[in-house]
Amino acid sequence: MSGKPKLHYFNGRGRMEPIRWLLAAAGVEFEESYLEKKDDLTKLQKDGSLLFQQVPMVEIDGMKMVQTRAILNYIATKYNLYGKDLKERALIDMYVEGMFDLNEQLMSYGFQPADKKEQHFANMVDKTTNRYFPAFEKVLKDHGQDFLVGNQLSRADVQLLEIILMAEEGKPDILAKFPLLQSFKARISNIPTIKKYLQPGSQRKPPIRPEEVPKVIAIFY
Ligand SMILES: N[C@@H](CCC(=O)N[C@@H](CS)C(=O)NCC(=O)O)C(=O)O
Repeated sequence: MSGKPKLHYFNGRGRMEPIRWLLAAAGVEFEESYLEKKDDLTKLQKDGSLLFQQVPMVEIDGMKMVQTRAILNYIATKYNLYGKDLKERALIDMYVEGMFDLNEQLMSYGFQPADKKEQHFANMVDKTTNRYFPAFEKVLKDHGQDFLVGNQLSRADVQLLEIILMAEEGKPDILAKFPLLQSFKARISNIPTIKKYLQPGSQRKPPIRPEEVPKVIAIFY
């Protein structure tokens, strides 16, 4: 046992990617065990490792944690990325929940059937540019600080950068109307632990390729 957190998921982004990002931003090394086929999930389910029979699952500090948000809450608290008081934490929760809503749309794009992709993409761009990015641009404008909350790095900054980069993969000029998000992106990308995670060869996962979709679906359905 190395003492490093061990992440159990398929070898792709999905619900595990924000967890990888947060650990990386906190400078925590982690190991991964990839589900390659349905049997791998069944094995974890049968040996009692998954409280609700679902992944992501993270072995950390003697626990087998499930539920993405619970895992992120734990890591953020442990590594001081969750604000310094109750009000900061409330703001972080609010922002991060909005990011989860947007992330759900971004993440599911690759899994849409061919005839639904165009509509899904248009809706995704609309929500990103007319609902979520204006909100985060306004937060930065209103307080004029470098980070979303409390003028120090928090999980909200890490998750927003992840989402910005994901949205740019679909539409490279998506930040065109958001000057403060552009400088936010440059600033947060330059934090040494994050810069390292953005280098080729890190544990960061690429977007899912169409030919990988059936394999992932076969694991879970
Ligand atoms: N609320 C859970 C949802 C987890 C979830 O839906 N996991 C999927 C994979 S991304 C899964 O394990 N599906 C198998 C199943 O539900 O039996 C979380 O956020 O962790």
